Amino acid sequence: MISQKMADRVNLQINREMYSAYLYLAMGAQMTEAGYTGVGKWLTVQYHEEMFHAMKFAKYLEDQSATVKYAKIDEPKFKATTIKDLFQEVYEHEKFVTASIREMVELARAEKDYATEGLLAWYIDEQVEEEKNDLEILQAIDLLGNSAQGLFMLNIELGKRDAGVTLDFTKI
Ligand code: OFO
Repeated sequence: MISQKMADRVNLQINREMYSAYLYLAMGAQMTEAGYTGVGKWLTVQYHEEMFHAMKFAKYLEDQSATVKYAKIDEPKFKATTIKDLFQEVYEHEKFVTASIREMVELARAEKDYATEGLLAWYIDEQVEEEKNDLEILQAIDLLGNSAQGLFMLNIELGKRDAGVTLDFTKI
């Protein structure tokens, strides 16, 4: 059993992960509409990953006999209109998520909640991976010089990302 304070904090994080999912879904829709279907696919795969992060926390609360609370998810907000600005915003958002997970680790340590701290180690590693992926894409955009041809190639490359689940919503 975990403390009520920790259960509340995990529920807050579930909401933040779902907001992340919603944000990337909205960004993906904008990119697809602009013709960058590969970038749109990459972001839609990221949406799935964020939902996995959320549900992994929800399963943990269930295992700890704590209540899962699905709160309202805010409307996704982002300003980017170019691919570079968009990935810069993705990177900034991931840094926010990393800080949020680190804050949870601090709480787990303060409460000597070793079980939650153990779970959070997975998320800490995941954040290293996510920030690395975003930085690599930003670096690729810089190397390509933001050229139309370069972005075309990047769009193809990002479209190769494997979802692990179907993204074809025309079938049941
Ligand atoms: Fe993109 O991060 Fe979740 O945790």
